[in-house]
Amino acid sequence: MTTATQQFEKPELSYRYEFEKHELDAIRACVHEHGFAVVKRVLPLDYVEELRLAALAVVNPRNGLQPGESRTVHAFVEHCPVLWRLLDDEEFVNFSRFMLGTPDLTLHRSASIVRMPGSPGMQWHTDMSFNEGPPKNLDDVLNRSMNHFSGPFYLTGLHPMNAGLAVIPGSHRADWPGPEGFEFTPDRRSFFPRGTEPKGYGGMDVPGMLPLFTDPGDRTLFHGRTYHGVFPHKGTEIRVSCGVGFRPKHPRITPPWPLSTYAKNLMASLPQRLKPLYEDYIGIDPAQQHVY
Ligand SMILES: O=C(O)CCC(=O)C(=O)O
Ligand SMILES: [Fe+2]
Repeated sequence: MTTATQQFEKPELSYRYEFEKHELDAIRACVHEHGFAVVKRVLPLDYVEELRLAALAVVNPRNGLQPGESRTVHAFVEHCPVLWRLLDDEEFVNFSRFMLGTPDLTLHRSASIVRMPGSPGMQWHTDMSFNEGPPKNLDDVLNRSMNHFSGPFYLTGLHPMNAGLAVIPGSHRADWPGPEGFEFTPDRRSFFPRGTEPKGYGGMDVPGMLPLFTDPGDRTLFHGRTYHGVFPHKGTEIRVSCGVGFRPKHPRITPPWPLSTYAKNLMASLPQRLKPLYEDYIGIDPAQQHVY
């Protein structure tokens, strides 16, 4: 068997990282211990298909994306009423309450990403920012919390051939030294092979990495500090993902941007009963919310 083939087989690990959604303690323990987990069958497949079509309509409205391209829409919840059902889903919201350790949550980040066949993937990075002091970018404002987790839905499933995601188990730990033979970039959010230019590395050959394999409806969870990267898309199916997450209401975040019109419209459109969940929503910097 060649190395290339091996990499596309689901590796056997010494611990379990795939769970059913009722296994709350085990899920939280796995994210805490290993930095990631996969929760099987979170969304019913008819809803997955509705979300997939809605996401394509927002992210790739005129089918304008060419082979090899990818596009992200931030603050996706502002553009996708189909996603609002999750905000009204007690089980979904309670899961975040459980993971974040507080009942007092507020709507936080959301995004949808479309990756076309031929797209190049994404370099290794953490979602969490390590910067301190005055914020210099979006993540300095939104992604500084220590117990932040990401929980995207890969609506078309994950496989290394189809722009799949890979994580480095254990890389969320503060004392993680980086992959063998690599050094951290100055902001620590990525790494590069020792002796090369100090910029984020995109190669999917990093020691210790784990490719994930998931089905539509599964939820992928990883700690804010877990390093992850995306394989180049060598398959034929357009990859579609989306996610919506919460943060604890306290400590409050004072955004350095005004509430956007889209954010205001969202808050005016959501039902009153959800107000506790969205009244502290800060959306995203209007200058950065557009599709790119
Ligand atoms: O597209 C993906 O699978 C991952 C995207 C990602 O990690 C990010 O936008 O931070
Ligand atoms: Fe990421």
